[in-house]
Amino acid sequence: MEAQIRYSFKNHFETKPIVSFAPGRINLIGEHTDYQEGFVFPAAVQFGIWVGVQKNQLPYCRLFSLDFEESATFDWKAFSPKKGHWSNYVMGFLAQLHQAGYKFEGFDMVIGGNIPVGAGLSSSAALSVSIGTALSALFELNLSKLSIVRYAQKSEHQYAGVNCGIMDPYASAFGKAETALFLDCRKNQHEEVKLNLGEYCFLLVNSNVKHSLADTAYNQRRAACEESVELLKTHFPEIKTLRDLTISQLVEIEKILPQYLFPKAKHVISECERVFKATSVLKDNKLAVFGELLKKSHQSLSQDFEVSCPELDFLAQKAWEFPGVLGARMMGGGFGGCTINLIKKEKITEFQEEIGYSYEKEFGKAPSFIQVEISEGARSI
Ligand code: GAF
Repeated sequence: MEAQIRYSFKNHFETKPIVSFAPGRINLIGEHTDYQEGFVFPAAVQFGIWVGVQKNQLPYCRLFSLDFEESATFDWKAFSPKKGHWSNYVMGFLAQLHQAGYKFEGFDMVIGGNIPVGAGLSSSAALSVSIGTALSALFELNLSKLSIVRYAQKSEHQYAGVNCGIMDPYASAFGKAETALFLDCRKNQHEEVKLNLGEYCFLLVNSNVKHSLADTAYNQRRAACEESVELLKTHFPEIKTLRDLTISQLVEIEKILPQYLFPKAKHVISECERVFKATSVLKDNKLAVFGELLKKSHQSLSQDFEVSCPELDFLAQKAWEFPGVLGARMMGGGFGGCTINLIKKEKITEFQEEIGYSYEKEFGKAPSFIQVEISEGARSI
């Protein structure tokens, strides 16, 4: 892909680009906790987004997307988002640089990637982090990884309309080969946990569905958590977010939250506790215990937080029943995308055949399978 970026750049703009790469991510456990300043456990993967960029001495920016085979142009001094368009990610990042007082000028950019579409591997975060890495190098801005992460997150809020947490761009920027990041989303600091899975590996099963309510429901879940915190503060004035409570504290004052909020709060608090346990057992190579926590996470996301869907529930259930899978759960925001499965390598073919057949019989479409390699985070290349 790097070669394609360079070739396409020369073809379109007749100059040589600076090229950057940022990967997509998986999340081992810790879902819908990042925007409550909780804990997550993501890792970067081998797929990602490449961005080639060079100054053009023009009053406008010229972009080309290899994936959409489409060009876009905008005035870099005055621009506004174009609903749902990929160029928003470039404008969104520039808007952050502009607000932070950085100086830039006209540039050309080619974008291309190999992240499986709709799998929930966070291609949008990879795109923003890659754009940030490329622009930082081009204009010698010396942006820290954490600044790139923060601008990427804000850009997603303002230019894509999703009030996402920090996990995705953080994993893309800070990822390490064969290592997961135990990330504290309040301190924005992580601990690297070397993965030693032996005869097991992570396999993603893509449901190949994305239900249309995903983005709206995501923002609603986030708002429900914030509403819960406001109510809980009447009893625990010192709390800032749900991360500050334990399950026993929540249960003690159960009546404070109405029925539509209580299970949501319970999910976030219990999921944070699961991330702690999961990290600790993984360090001790207790893979079966880790697998059980994946199952509990899915049940909580499905029943309490209500972000699963029939396809993901089916895939998780089939995986739990399959000998050789130690654990499985839906991954990411929900309402479609992938399940993550901790599976014995020698069982992969059998698993794919069995789950592929039963899923297709139930839903009339085939799932796809993605074996992930835990890889390095964003870089200029
Ligand atoms: C999406 C968001 F972008 C993340 O910030 C996170 O909240 C995740 O859903 C759910 O854990 O990927």
